[in-house]
Amino acid sequence: MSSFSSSSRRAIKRLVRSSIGASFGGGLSRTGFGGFAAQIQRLISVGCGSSFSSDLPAAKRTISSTETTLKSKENEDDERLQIEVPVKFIAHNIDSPPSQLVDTSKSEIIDMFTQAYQMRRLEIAADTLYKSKFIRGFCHLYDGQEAVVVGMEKALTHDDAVVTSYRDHCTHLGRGGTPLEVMAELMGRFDGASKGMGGSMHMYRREAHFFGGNGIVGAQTPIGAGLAFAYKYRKQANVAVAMYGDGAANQGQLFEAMNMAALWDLPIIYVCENNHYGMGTAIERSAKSPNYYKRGDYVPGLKVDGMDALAVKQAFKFSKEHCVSGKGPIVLEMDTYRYHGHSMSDPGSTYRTRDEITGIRQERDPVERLRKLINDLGLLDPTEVKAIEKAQRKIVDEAVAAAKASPEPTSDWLTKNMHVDTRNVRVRGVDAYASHPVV
Ligand SMILES: Cc1ncc(C[n+]2csc(CCOP(=O)(O)OP(=O)(O)O)c2C)c(N)n1
Ligand SMILES: [Mg+2]
Repeated sequence: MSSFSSSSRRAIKRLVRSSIGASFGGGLSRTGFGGFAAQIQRLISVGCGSSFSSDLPAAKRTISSTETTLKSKENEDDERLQIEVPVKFIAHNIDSPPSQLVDTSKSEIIDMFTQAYQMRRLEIAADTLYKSKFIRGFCHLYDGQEAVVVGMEKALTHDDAVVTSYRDHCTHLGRGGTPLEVMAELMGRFDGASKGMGGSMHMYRREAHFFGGNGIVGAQTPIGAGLAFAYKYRKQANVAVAMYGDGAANQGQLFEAMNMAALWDLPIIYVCENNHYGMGTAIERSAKSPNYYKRGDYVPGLKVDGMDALAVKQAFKFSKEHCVSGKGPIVLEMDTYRYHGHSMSDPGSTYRTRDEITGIRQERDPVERLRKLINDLGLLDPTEVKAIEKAQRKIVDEAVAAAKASPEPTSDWLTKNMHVDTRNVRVRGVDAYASHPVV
């Protein structure tokens, strides 16, 4: 893709204010979606000063009068950008919340768009395959929530650990997994992330410290505490991330896990993906207080526009620094939305209006938002954006074809990963004096 290899152009720093989605600062509005035309306003456009000259050491560069430092970029010609995200971070037990100004670059924004677009295509393909019965069983789609994973991964490395719920297809991609691994797993084929034996809820990528999808609501939150404990024990400067839904936020084990994490200052980011529904139940009907960023009580929290990949990145960068500096856990509430129903068996339209879904798509869609940023900043020509989309559609289509051609696991895999040889084991029956062999 030619768009990724920028020519030796002069680096320009631009301070940009994005007003997309500003109407949603307080969360999901159930009444009005109109009146806030998405727009990007360029505030300052300056040529690069001496602080940008290429003879500076590559490790760190100071690029603004506010002494903001950026990580070095692989591509020295990459255009540095500073974008002001419009929806304010709301803090709980945090003295100085992250800045609304996010340091980023041309290549980062294009990369985020590319990833988010691939995720969207993959979930749409999964929907089609489910309806044509290539995928069976449970299947929970992530479309609408892509900015959370895309932004998160821009602030983490694969040495940080991630564990999530059953809504895990795109988390797998974010951790460097391939569309084929996801598609084959969904179809129960051997090329799948879990050799086709887990299905939709059981993506897993140990080499990237992705400890999977979890089918039990909330179960990932103590697992996350354990992962964070390992980092602390080994004195390793990494974080664990445990992602859970607004419904899971009411689950008891989250509070047990947070208590221990706070007691031991474990480096864990608890991420509540507030998509406003737990199955068919709206948050107003399931939570006495839907301020999920405050749910940790003594644990600091931040509410973030989870449809804005740049805001998500900023929040994770801040949180990772918080955790690694030894301050213990932090809660991030991501204000997001799922377009599909809870799972493929839920049409998703009986407990919310079509207008609500359409309104979110029009005003806050995370993929469109990145596309608009690219267009409004003139980072790529529309034809180059179309070329990215075409390439990603091809990648997903090829993954679907390869997954269909992948074999099913052989039956010996049914027992391969069992930890216990049950041949000589007897279990107690309902009558305490009787025991039975395990069959
Ligand atoms: C312990 C437990 N209780 C109930 C369920 C059934 N269940 C599966 S998903 C779900 C809703 C969870 O909603 P939320 O946490 O908001 O996550 P989302 O599906 O919106 O991503 C429920 C009740 C379960 N899997 N595990
Ligand atoms: Mg939910």
